Amino acid sequence: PGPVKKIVDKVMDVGAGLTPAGRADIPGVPASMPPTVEEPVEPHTPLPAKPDQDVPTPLSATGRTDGPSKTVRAQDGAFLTSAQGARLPDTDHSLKAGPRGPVLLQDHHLREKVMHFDHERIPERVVHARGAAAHGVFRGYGTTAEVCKAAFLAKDVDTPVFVRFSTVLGSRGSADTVRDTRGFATKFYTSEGVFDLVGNNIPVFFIQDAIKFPDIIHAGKPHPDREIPQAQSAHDTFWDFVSLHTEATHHTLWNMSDRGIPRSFRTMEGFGVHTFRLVSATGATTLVKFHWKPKAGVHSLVWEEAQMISGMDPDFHRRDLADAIEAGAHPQWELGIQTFPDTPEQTFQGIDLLDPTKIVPEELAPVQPVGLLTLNANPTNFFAETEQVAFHVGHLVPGIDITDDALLAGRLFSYLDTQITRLGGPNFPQIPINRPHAAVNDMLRDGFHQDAVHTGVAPYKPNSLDGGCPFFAGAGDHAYIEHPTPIAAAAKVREASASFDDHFSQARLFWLSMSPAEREHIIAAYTFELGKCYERAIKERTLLVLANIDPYLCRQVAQGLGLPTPEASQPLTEAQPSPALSQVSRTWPTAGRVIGIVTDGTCDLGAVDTVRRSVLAGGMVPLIVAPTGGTLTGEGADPVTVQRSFATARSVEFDALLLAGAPVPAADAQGGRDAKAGASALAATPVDPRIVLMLQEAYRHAKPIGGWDNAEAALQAAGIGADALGVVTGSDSEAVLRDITALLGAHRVWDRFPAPSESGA
Ligand code: HDD
Repeated sequence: PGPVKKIVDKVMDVGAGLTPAGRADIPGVPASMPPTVEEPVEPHTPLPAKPDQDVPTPLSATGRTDGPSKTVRAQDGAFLTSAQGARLPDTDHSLKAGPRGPVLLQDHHLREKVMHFDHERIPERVVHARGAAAHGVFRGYGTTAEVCKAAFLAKDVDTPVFVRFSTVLGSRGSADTVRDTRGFATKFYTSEGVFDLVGNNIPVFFIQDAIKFPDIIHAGKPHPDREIPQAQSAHDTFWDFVSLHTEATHHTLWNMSDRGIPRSFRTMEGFGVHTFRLVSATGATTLVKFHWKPKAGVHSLVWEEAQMISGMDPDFHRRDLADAIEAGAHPQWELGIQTFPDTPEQTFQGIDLLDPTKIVPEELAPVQPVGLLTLNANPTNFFAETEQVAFHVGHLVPGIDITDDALLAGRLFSYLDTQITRLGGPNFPQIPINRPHAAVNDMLRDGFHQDAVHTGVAPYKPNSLDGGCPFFAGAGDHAYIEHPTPIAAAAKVREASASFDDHFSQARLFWLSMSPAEREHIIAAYTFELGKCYERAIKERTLLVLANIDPYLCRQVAQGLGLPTPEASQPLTEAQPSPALSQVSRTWPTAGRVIGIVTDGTCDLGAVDTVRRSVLAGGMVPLIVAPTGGTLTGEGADPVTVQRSFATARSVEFDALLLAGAPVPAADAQGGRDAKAGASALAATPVDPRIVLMLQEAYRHAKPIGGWDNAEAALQAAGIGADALGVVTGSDSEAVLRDITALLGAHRVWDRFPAPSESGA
């Protein structure tokens, strides 16, 4: 409750002035600095980072903990200076011959300022351009000792991490809630060097060989002629490619499911996708797949919500992550592993472990927890950290090795290569966010943006001039030694293993594992996306693909498109469903969920305040919605601060809605309506249309709705019966909240979604 309270207070500050409360208490800032919108003029030292940006292990010039703080390095002294440190008296006027000009070429400050500005942008990532990140810590459970010697997995070892979440297709400025795969990349600054786990929120990939990556990305990105549409797959080139290249079927189905539109980064699973190889201290090997399991549960948006948020708050996921961390509600994930014997076939129960379009269902190989990730600090500077962080699947530590997955092989080349263009040269590991926290003594020298001043004369080995330094490490010194995996003699071919030809059985497994509501969402997603395509041939070809997943899916989408339903071209497999793939039928924690309390001045303010406090006590976030901003006051009740006005609130921000109606006085109960109740925005006739809209949307998106004190009038105006599914009314506001919280445990009122006429199983 404590941390969540902070976030609510922060919301309350909005509109209260530009100066955050308490700034005068910050060391180094004169107490006389007035809390005003006026610009302070007294010189003082730079302000420290905000509390939520307090990285436990500050990055120093070497990436080690014992150097100067990054703030001191970048911003030193009270005075504005040029990049060369000359103090400046003015930055508002160019140097001119008289006040009316002309401007003089000798104005160094003007030229330096504009020159730098002209070069502030770097190329955005060719994929995953839009992202948000946070610092954190990973604590090993020590459960992997038998299979993996990596030091960071040992019991109670704390390792600093930096995690970046992203969408794949959109540009840097695109919206967060588009339908897409999400990146989940983690940089572990371990004592044995940097380990990057560069995964996604979907456990399979579109392609089995990295040589197809430029093809799938060219197809998914906007059309090359008009550069539209932005950040989405609902267009001809994407469906053209995936309908022809059917190994994309499984990943595409995940994208069309609720997994393609997560509720929040905090409620996403993460997957390493490939099979990696673990090596134990004795040299024994085990094949492994990595999983991230969010403590907050796995939740998604519904499609209409996602579309509305794209317009209303394109930064929805980025804001959610930063707000949660600032509030002290630190998001957590458990790292888990599925392990498989390292046999020469590299298969598990018939599943080819080198095929990245395949999962191993958790029911066949349980996910074993190996450590806990906690994100506890926001970046101090977006560009320096989030934009410049460089992940690479080849950043490995002793105990974690690669396999012969052909998708992984291409990635091992691509992630180093791309940084040359993106970060301007080979010295990107020296950028503070990329610096290892382990000691670095390489023999890489010179190049663009070389920050280090290397000593010695012999960056080569063997040498005697630098005393033979640096020296080779042995296994006992934590050297990274590639596991000597035997390679079978073979002819050079451009071919894939025959087992890679199965493109449909696991797509069917996924489909069969979905609940009826999730299946309807998938049908709606395919119908929407293909409905946005122009070419009939592309739609028809995709229907052929769907026929090989499931006849019901195919028929429903065909109906929606107004096209005939084709027959499957091969027999359907009888896959065993994997319940772990469904997000429904489980109860999740409710901490961190957002509850809108809709009210106005005429309601029982005491009840509103009590409910607000109970929501906070439950670790959830209450936001008061009222006709205007400001504070609600009433006789005998504490003032209640409004966080959202009817003009700024929209249903998509809330996981559940509560309506604080207007109590009807005893006299009124016998007939007629008293002036107070009549003036209520919730009981007025007609009910404020913005409330009606909010209720209708929340109902359509299957969110729990509760109300007390004649809230039925507003529900009625929205066409919602007081006895409708997931709607709770009554006179006891606390009891209503209890019921709503219980409903939130399921995330949505799933039965409210239209039931399919046949399950498709
Ligand atoms: Fe990739 C970025 C995840 C296949 C080439 N990829 C990138 C990021 C994530 C992934 C999360 C963003 C990292 C960040 O936040 O900076 N990529 C994946 C996964 C894949 C995958 C899970 C398949 C299992 N990627 C893949 C292939 C190639 C690339 C096959 C090239 C052959 N990916 C890149 C890249 C990016 C990248 C071009 C863009 C920016 C960057 O690397 O640093 O090199």
